[in-house]
Amino acid sequence: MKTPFYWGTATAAYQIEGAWLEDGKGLNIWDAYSHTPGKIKNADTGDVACDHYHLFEKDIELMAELGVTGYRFSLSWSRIIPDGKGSVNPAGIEFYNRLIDGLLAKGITPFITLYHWDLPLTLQLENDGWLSEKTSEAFCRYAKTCFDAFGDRVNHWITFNENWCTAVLGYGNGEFAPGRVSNTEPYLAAHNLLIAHGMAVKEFREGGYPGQIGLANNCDWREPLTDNEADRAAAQESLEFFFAWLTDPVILGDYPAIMKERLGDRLPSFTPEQQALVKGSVDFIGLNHYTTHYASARPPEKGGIAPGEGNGGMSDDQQVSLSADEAWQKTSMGWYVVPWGFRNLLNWIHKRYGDYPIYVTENGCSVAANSREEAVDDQFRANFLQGYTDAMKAARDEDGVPVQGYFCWSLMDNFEWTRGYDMRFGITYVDFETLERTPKASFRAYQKIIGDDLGR
Ligand code: GBH
Repeated sequence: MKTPFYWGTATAAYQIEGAWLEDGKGLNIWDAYSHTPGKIKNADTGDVACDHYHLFEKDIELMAELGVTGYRFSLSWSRIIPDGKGSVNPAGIEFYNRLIDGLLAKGITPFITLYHWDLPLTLQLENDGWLSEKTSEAFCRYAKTCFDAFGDRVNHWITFNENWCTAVLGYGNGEFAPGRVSNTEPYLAAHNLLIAHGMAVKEFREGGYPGQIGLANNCDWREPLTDNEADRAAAQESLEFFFAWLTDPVILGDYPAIMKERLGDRLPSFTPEQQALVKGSVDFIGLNHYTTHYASARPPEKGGIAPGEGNGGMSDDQQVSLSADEAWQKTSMGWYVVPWGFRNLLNWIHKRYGDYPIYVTENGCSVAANSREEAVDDQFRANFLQGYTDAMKAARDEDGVPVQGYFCWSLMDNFEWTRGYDMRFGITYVDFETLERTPKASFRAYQKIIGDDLGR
C-alpha cells in the first residue's frame, strides 16, 4: 500500500493560544520575555494571540474546509505541568483532548510538537533552562505525561522544534527568550536538547506507544557561489553547522567532524551512554525550510556574517560568507524566495542520511499589507506556495526523495515572536481586535494544490 502523503498546516502554542493565565496554566519564558519592555515590536505579547484556546473549534472547521489531512501544533508545557516538573494540570490535558478529538472527527491526523520554545519559567529560573541536564530530565517526564495522555490517539510526535533557534537565538545572539549572549552556551544548550530528545524517545519506545517520533530541525539552503572547490566546501560547511549539527547526532551518533575540529572544547562531546541514547533516535526527519543564500569561502580572521540576523559569536565559527542574488524576490521578513534551493536541500538531506521519511514540518512566508483588503489578496503568498510545493513535488516525484508530508506555516496570522503581530505568515487573515478569521487568496490556492495532489 502506498504511504499516505500528509498535506497540512502548522502552528505553535505560544503563537496562537492566548489564555496565558487561564485554567491553571503556569508562566513560560515567552510570557516573561514578551512582558519585558523593549523585547517585542510594538510591545505585543501572546496573552491573547489568536485566542485559539477558546476558538479552536472554528480553527478545526477552517482546516476541514481547506482539506488538510494533517495538522501540526505544539503543546504548551506550562499548561500541562505549570512549573515544568511538578503536578499535572488536568485542565491542560482536557484542552488538548478536545482539540485532538475534534481533529480526528474531521479526519485530520494530529502531529504533536512537544516543545516549540515556551519553556516553563520555573525551569529557566532554577536550572538556567537548557544549560542544565535537569531540564532534560524534566522534559522527559513531561513527554511521558503526554504519551500517556494522548498516545492512544496521536501517532506522530515531534520532540523539539528548531533546536538551532533555541540554541543560537536564545543563547547565542540573545534575540529570543531567554535572551542570553554567548559563543559557548549555544553548544551546551543544544547538547542538553539532544539528550532530552534521546531520553524522551527511549521512554516512547520502551513504553510501546504506537507511531513515529522525530525532530523538526530548520535549515536554509546554501548554494555554492561559484563552482570552485573552496565555495563548494563553504556551502557544505555552512549546512553542517546549520542542519548536521543537530541531525547527525540523532542519526549517525556524533557531531560533524568539522565542528569538532573547529570548536574544540566549546563543543561538548557525547559520553558513550549519551551516544547510545541519541544515535538512531528518530523515525523520520522533520524539516522547517524558509530561504536560500549563496555561500563562499571566507578567511578565518574575517569570520562569517549571515545576512539578516547576526548570530553573535556563532557565525564567526563558520568560515563562510553568505550573499544573495538581488534579483530574487524577498518576503516582508527580508527572506529570499528561491524554490529551487528547497529542492536542492531535500536532495542533500536524502543523500546524507539515506531513506528516512522526510516531513516538511514548516514552509511559508510573511507578506506585508497596509489593510485587511490588501492582506487578504495575497497573490505573493499563493505564488510562493505554488513554487515551493512544485519544487518539493519535483524532489519527491522526479528525484526520488522520500518526502511524506508538507505543512504550511501557518494556518493563520499569529504572534511572530520578536516581530509581534507585525509580520503575518497566515493563509488565513486574523483581525487581532475582533479575532475574526478570513481565508486569504493563498488559502484557496493551497486548497487547490492539496486537492490536485490527492486526486480529489
Ligand atoms: C520558524 O522559524 C518557527 O518555527 C516559527 O515559530 C516561526 O513563526 C516561523 O518560522 C516564521 O518565522 O535572516 O535571511 O538569514 C524560522 C527559522 C531561522 C528561518 C533563520 C529563517 C534566517 C533567514 N528561521 N532564517 S536570514
